[in-house]
Amino acid sequence: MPGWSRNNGSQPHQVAVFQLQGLSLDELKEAAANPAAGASKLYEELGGLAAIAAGTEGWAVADLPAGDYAFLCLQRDEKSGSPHAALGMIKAVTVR
Ligand SMILES: [Cu+2]
Repeated sequence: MPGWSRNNGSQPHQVAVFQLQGLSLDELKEAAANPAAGASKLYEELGGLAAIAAGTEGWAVADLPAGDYAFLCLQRDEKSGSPHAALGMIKAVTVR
Protein backbone atom coordinates (compact mmCIF):
# COMPACT_ATOMS: atom_id res chain seq x y z
CA MET A 1 0.00 0.00 0.00
CA PRO A 2 1.93 3.09 -1.16
CA GLY A 3 1.13 6.41 0.44
CA TRP A 4 2.09 9.93 -0.44
CA SER A 5 1.92 12.92 1.86
CA ARG A 6 2.56 16.64 1.63
CA ASN A 7 3.19 18.61 4.80
CA ASN A 8 1.22 21.82 4.41
CA GLY A 9 1.66 22.70 8.08
CA SER A 10 4.23 24.87 9.83
CA GLN A 11 5.92 22.07 11.82
CA PRO A 12 7.53 18.72 10.94
CA HIS A 13 5.09 15.80 10.72
CA GLN A 14 5.30 12.05 10.21
CA VAL A 15 2.95 9.15 9.52
CA ALA A 16 3.81 6.33 11.92
CA VAL A 17 1.90 3.07 11.48
CA PHE A 18 0.99 1.08 14.59
CA GLN A 19 -0.89 -2.19 14.83
CA LEU A 20 -3.50 -1.75 17.54
CA GLN A 21 -3.34 -5.32 18.95
CA GLY A 22 -6.45 -4.87 21.09
CA LEU A 23 -5.80 -1.28 22.09
CA SER A 24 -8.47 1.29 21.36
CA LEU A 25 -7.53 4.43 19.48
CA ASP A 26 -8.06 6.45 22.69
CA GLU A 27 -5.73 4.13 24.64
CA LEU A 28 -3.04 4.50 21.98
CA LYS A 29 -3.54 8.27 21.98
CA GLU A 30 -3.05 8.29 25.77
CA ALA A 31 0.04 6.07 25.49
CA ALA A 32 1.52 8.40 22.88
CA ALA A 33 1.08 11.32 25.27
CA ASN A 34 2.96 9.48 28.04
CA PRO A 35 5.59 7.19 26.47
CA ALA A 36 7.50 6.87 29.77
CA ALA A 37 4.60 4.85 31.23
CA GLY A 38 5.79 1.73 29.40
CA ALA A 39 2.65 1.39 27.32
CA SER A 40 4.78 0.99 24.20
CA LYS A 41 4.90 -2.75 24.98
CA LEU A 42 1.19 -2.84 24.10
CA TYR A 43 1.53 -1.89 20.47
CA GLU A 44 3.87 -2.53 17.59
CA GLU A 45 5.23 0.18 15.33
CA LEU A 46 5.42 -1.01 11.73
CA GLY A 47 7.21 1.89 10.09
CA GLY A 48 5.61 4.56 7.95
CA LEU A 49 6.74 7.93 6.71
CA ALA A 50 9.58 9.52 8.69
CA ALA A 51 9.20 13.14 9.75
CA ILE A 52 9.19 15.59 6.88
CA ALA A 53 9.73 19.34 7.18
CA ALA A 54 6.99 21.89 6.61
CA GLY A 55 6.40 22.50 2.92
CA THR A 56 7.95 19.21 1.80
CA GLU A 57 6.55 15.86 0.74
CA GLY A 58 7.39 12.20 1.06
CA TRP A 59 6.08 8.73 0.45
CA ALA A 60 6.21 5.30 2.01
CA VAL A 61 5.17 1.74 1.15
CA ALA A 62 3.63 -0.61 3.71
CA ASP A 63 2.53 -4.22 3.29
CA LEU A 64 -0.07 -4.56 6.04
CA PRO A 65 -1.94 -7.81 6.74
CA ALA A 66 -5.64 -7.62 7.60
CA GLY A 67 -6.13 -5.95 10.96
CA ASP A 68 -6.66 -2.74 12.85
CA TYR A 69 -4.05 0.00 12.68
CA ALA A 70 -3.50 3.58 13.68
CA PHE A 71 -1.72 6.15 11.55
CA LEU A 72 -0.34 8.89 13.76
CA CYS A 73 2.26 11.59 14.24
CA LEU A 74 4.56 11.46 17.28
CA GLN A 75 6.39 14.70 16.51
CA ARG A 76 6.18 17.06 19.46
CA ASP A 77 4.20 20.26 19.10
CA GLU A 78 6.55 23.24 19.15
CA LYS A 79 4.33 25.20 21.58
CA SER A 80 2.90 22.63 24.01
CA GLY A 81 5.55 19.89 23.73
CA SER A 82 2.80 17.27 23.41
CA PRO A 83 3.05 14.61 20.69
CA HIS A 84 0.80 15.57 17.78
CA ALA A 85 -1.12 12.30 18.23
CA ALA A 86 -2.16 13.41 21.69
CA LEU A 87 -3.50 16.61 20.08
CA GLY A 88 -5.64 14.66 17.60
CA MET A 89 -3.25 13.75 14.77
CA ILE A 90 -4.24 10.07 14.86
CA LYS A 91 -6.51 8.01 12.60
CA ALA A 92 -7.81 4.45 12.82
CA VAL A 93 -7.38 2.33 9.68
CA THR A 94 -8.81 -1.17 9.12
CA VAL A 95 -7.20 -3.38 6.48
CA ARG A 96 -9.49 -6.16 5.19
CU1 LIG B 1 2.62 16.03 13.35
